[in-house]
Amino acid sequence: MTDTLSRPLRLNAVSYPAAVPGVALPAYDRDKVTVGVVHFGPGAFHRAHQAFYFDQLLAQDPRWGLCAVSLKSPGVRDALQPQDGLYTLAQLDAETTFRVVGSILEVLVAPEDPPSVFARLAAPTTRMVTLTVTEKGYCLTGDGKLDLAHPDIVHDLAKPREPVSAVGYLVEGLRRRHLAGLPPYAVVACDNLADNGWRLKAAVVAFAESIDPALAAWIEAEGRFPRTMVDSITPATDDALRARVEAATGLTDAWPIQREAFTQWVVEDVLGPDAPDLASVGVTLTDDVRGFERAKLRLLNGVHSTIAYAGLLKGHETVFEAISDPDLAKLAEDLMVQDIIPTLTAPRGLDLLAYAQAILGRFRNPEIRHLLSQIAWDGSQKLPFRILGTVADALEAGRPVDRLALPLAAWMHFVRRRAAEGVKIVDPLADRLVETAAACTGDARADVAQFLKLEPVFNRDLTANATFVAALEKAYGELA
Ligand code: CS2
Repeated sequence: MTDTLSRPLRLNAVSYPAAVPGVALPAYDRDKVTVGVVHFGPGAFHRAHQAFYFDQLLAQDPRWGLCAVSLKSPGVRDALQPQDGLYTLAQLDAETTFRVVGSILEVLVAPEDPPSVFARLAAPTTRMVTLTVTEKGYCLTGDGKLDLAHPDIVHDLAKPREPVSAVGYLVEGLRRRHLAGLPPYAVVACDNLADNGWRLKAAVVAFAESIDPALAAWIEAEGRFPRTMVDSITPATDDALRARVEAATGLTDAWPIQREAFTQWVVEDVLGPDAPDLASVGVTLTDDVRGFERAKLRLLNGVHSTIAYAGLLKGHETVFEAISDPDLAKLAEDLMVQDIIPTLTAPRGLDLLAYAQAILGRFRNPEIRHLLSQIAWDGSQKLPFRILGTVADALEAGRPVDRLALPLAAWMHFVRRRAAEGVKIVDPLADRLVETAAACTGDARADVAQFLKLEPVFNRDLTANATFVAALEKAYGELA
């Protein structure tokens, strides 16, 4: 559809029915949809994943529209508000499809408008809060507890009615519900952390404990915080995608989203009878999330991070390029089969070897330009869940950890190289990483010792393990 200057119209509630035929459109009357879910962190992954599942659910039950809340920047609101919350999801794979997603009804920017966020959290119709705030958004210490020294948590504990962190908002919302005699909302953590829901519950209860023990006891007893596994490869949006979406749909979209066709959401089956019927739209509800979650974190994310750091060192730019490099493909496969799978317990019905092969197949998707630098972000937060758990299990079982040391050593070289080039390191520990890099001399033993001082990343069991340290030094020397 075009205007008089024959430029495509902007996607919005009026224009979307005129999308090019074949583009999937919301299969429900958006005017009848009400907000039932508040989501913190409406980045690309949320819009590729949970918002897509709710978009399907709305076709049968209009109570589960989304109120998306950005905790920091207004970017998503500014892009989606003129589009009435609509955006295009491009599934780029052997078959390419485009879909206009309608499940996001509003986007709030928390720092600009806390009262609206509190009102949504405290509404009787809000039954669920979902989160994709990335690993660092949970404000946890290296051993997984609420980080009471984190500046946002320090702030929120001093001013609990004016929170800035996700945990602070969750607790303030729950406090208001408790006061109003409402049941708590279910809190569904959707980030790549081992035991994500349990960790978040412990953090929320610890926070509440410091301000109101009765509230903490109520959350402990009544709160539902299922653990989850989420999966769909979602590269960041770029101009090429905007152009492709405009050509395919006939409408301009300021912030479309791209992902592979594959998507999976596994949720611990503790949501109770009032929950949305997620199973009806393909979500797996199970009592064995841990099996799925460990397999995905270690096989997919662990190997993603491996080829990101090792691939960047070799001059590759994308996952597709890196996995097309025979040396890296062999490293990925050997890690999966020989080092990672032996640490996993397959959930019912999952063949781990076939799962690993399927993941490598997904990395070979030529339709997707997934930048290694995107995966390399936040290494200090990601490596403990993706690689170090496997290392700990392997050490305990008396197996070698030489190959597992390679991604860690590659990360160290990556950090050193970025720091030396003066390129910004995207990581909550960036300052410490730059200091660490500055203290490095090129000597494997001395440099590894510098990195091992980063105790939020490497716990004491690891730094005190001579086998592990020797493997790291060897890998670091080999990659130099
Ligand atoms: C990636 C993940 O950016 C990263 O660190 O490893 O975002 C990965 O693409 C998703 O977890 C896939 O589900």
